[in-house]
Amino acid sequence: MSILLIERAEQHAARTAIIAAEGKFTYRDLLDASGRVASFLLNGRRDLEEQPVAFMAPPGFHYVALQWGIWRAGGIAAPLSLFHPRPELEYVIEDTHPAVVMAHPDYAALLAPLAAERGLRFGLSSEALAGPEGPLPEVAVTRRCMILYTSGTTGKPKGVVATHANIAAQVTSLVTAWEWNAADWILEVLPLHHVHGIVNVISCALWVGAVCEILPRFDAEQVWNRIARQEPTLFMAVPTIYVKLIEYWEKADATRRQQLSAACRHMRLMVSGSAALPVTALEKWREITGHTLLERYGMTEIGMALSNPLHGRRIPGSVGTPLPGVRVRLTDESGQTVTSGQPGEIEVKSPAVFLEYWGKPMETRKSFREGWFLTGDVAVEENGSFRILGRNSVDIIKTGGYKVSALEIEEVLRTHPKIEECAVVGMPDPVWGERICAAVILKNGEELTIEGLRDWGKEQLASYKVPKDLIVVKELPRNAMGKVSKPNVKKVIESRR
Ligand code: MCA
Ligand code: AMP
Repeated sequence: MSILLIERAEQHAARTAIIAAEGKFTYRDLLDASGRVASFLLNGRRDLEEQPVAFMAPPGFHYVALQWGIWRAGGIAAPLSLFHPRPELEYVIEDTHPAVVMAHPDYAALLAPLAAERGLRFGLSSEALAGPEGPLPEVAVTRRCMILYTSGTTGKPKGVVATHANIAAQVTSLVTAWEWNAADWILEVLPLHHVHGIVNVISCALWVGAVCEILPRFDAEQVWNRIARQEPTLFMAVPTIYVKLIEYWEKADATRRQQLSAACRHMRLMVSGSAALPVTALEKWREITGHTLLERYGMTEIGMALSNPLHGRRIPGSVGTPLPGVRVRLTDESGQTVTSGQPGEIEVKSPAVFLEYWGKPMETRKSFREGWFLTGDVAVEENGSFRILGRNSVDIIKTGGYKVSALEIEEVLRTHPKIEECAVVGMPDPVWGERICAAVILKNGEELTIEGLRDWGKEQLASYKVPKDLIVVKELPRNAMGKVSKPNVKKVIESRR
């Protein structure tokens, strides 16, 4: 077996790996449980040979046992979002076409029918964990191991495929830069169908023999309570989470505030990423906790690329310098590298960069130039440090750390019985970073409220994708070519506020 993450777990066998709602588990427990899951998946076969396995489990021990079990059986782990309604789950399952669909018992009623309708094998994590352990295959690091769905500029999300070597490169880069070690204890509150939670938090922790304490979901009070116990040494989250933690602290009475602030001294590092960290949040957090948040930049396709330093000055509004093993360059429209101080598109080359978009060779090819991955993000480099300026596309929205495609939402909104035409944009928001807003033209004589739209939308889309604001217009601003002008849509929305 050459899945390094799992081989390394043997060295920490007796140490605590996971603390979650299900209890406390050692690395040995995790090795045993994932071995059983792997045997269950193999079901007498020698190797899953890179067949995908879709799985859904709440953040916790079953989740990690399933993920590792899929890897050890030679499969590709395709985690399903707990927040996706049926149509989105169906899309992911149909696009992935897994050999098996695995579910924690809590999600059996949701997933068993989806698997049955498509003639896919279905299994419960509880059943797999209770089964026997058998022989497992050798799994080369060059093999594909994970598919994570991410929104792009073309409608529906794409599956980003990483190999074991990619994940190992993503992890070792962060372990080196942020000096992860076995004495660390991290609090995990992020969703586990994205890189931030899966790689930066869980995989890094388990790589070094640290403790990973997993909360079922983010809850500001729970997070503060856990910090107050002075066990965690690390915390990583999206800016919205820090804003919500600040809000909670500000509402607390003076004694509690003091207790919470003092407890932060036990932490050695607090990281922010997945979206731009407002300088005001960085400053407020420093005032409350004494920690200058370490801001870094990454993407599902590349893992983490840029980071402020662990030691040394962290520059507010900057995402720092290239991480170990990562090469970053900025280019202009013609692909020429720009000079320092000039804005350019971020291109990344590193062993951490993904292999391909699942089943989309054309899209994969288009996203690279001479081996450099084209991120679509625009930045400027000054004195070696990078500052993100924005994105090439107005159709990509970042809300609370989730990347959402405006086009995907528009496609769904156009199926609403009362909507004639629409345009979706992200408006600046102090909590969410960007707030999804829809400008719609209604069919003759129809009326629609934001509550009505949200109730309807949540049946089609993850609730974080459903517009939070709705404005009804008679026409949408268009450019000379007749194309809807998103910057002008933003102006119209702004003028109605
Ligand atoms: C929840 N809501 C949202 C979002 N989350 N609306 C917009 N954007 C969101 N992100 C809505 C819900 O639908 C609900 O609406 C209301 O807000 C309250 O929901 P609740 O679940 O209570 O909110 P929360 O638990 O406070 O969730 C906020 C959150 C969550 C914890 C910030 O969104 C989250 O976990 N975000 C992290 C996403 C992430 O991990 N991204 C990393 C991608 P209603 O009241 O109508 O029902 S990986 C990546 O970006 C790269 C690799 C990188 O660099 O890391
Ligand atoms: P995702 O596709 O969910 O992996 O989101 C990746 C995107 O999040 C990047 O392409 C950036 O647009 C954005 N992002 C990640 N980290 C930062 C950051 N520190 N500042 C600004 N944007 C960020």
